[in-house]
Amino acid sequence: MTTDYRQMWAELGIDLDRHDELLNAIAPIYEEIYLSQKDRPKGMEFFDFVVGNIHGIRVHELRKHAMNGGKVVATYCVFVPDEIVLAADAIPVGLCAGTQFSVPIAEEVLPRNTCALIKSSFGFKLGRTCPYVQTSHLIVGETTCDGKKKMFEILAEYHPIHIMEVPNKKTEAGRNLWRGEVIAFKEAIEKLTGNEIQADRLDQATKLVNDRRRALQRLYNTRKARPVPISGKDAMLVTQVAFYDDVARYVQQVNALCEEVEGRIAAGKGGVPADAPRILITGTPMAIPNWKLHHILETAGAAVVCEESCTGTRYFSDLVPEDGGTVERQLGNIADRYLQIHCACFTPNDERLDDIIRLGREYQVDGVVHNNLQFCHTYANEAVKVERVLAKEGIPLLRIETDYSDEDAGQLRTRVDAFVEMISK
Ligand code: BJ8
Repeated sequence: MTTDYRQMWAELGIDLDRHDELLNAIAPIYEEIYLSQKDRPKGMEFFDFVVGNIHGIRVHELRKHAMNGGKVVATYCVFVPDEIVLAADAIPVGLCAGTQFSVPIAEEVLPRNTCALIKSSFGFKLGRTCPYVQTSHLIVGETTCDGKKKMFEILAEYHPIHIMEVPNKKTEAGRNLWRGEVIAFKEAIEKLTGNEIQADRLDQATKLVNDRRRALQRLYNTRKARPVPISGKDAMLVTQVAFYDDVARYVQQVNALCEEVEGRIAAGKGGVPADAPRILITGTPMAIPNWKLHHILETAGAAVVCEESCTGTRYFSDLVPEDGGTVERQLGNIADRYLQIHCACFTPNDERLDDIIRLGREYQVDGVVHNNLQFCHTYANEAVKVERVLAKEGIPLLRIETDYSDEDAGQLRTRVDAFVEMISK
């Protein structure tokens, strides 16, 4: 990890000692999990570079943008429309955190029995260890789950916040509520930036964000091949980086990677052995640097071929229509697209169940792993229904409940080994 950015971090109010500890902890983990993989696509070098400079180059870019009068908008959920932020010449950045490092800091304030994603995210602000949050002018929260909703009230004591109310039901009333929230968000962004959002800018931003979705769709399509041409952890890393990299640059890099990976398929070359049992992971998102489950599965001999999560298909499956028109019409299209996300905060949420079955077939999986962050009640309860539909379909399921710590790694490994052995042909 580079140390060239200390001056910038100090100016951002970062706790430098703690921050050194964090970067020093991530480097060897990355080395072990990622760099030790054999025969990776060359295109992964870009993503290695991004992680190697995780708090450096990109933060520097955001800061430059801010120094030139631009705004940075931080988000915690895939419900927040990046299109609107970009159309106002602001830069969106995903803040969800996936490390145990910031959890104990958060537990000084938040209850311990809160999901790790919430604690980790909050701990980064409290401990002043995330230059992304320090660079941002506004955090956008949402009402998707109770834990997050209440955490945002406390976070508001430390940082400017805008909350989007996400409905619980996808009814006409829910849709109208959400459309109103998207309009209110557009107004909040206009107020923050001082830029009125014009139809042509919104159209351009929509195309750009769709390009990112298309690039990820292309990458995920390559994972349907047998042998799968790229490891699950590499593919997931590519998705994780999407949340904070420059969109145009990212699209270019992902498409270059896809070209290479498609070449591997044409040559019958795999990133993992052809007979490795194929796994679909479904459940709560895996924010960077949460690579634990993928690593355990893949070192047990399985190939993770798809993630049905917000750091997977839920992030990019649906496009926003690119048929332009007035700002009002485009906002309606944006609102409708985002309301299609199958988050467990909805009741009912049967579309997610349909999606899991569809993905299971398309990616020819041998088994599904339901990944649940401890204390996430919506996904834990929905797992009951996931279990039922998979049983009907005859697809084996392993239900995992975990957090960001390594305390349960041994136990998880034992369960994963047994599952992988069971589904191996
Ligand atoms: S759209 S999944 S990104 S809310 S894991 S914080 S739900 S207690 S992250 Fe999510 Fe948006 Fe839904 Fe996706 Fe709460 Fe559960 Fe924690 Fe969660």
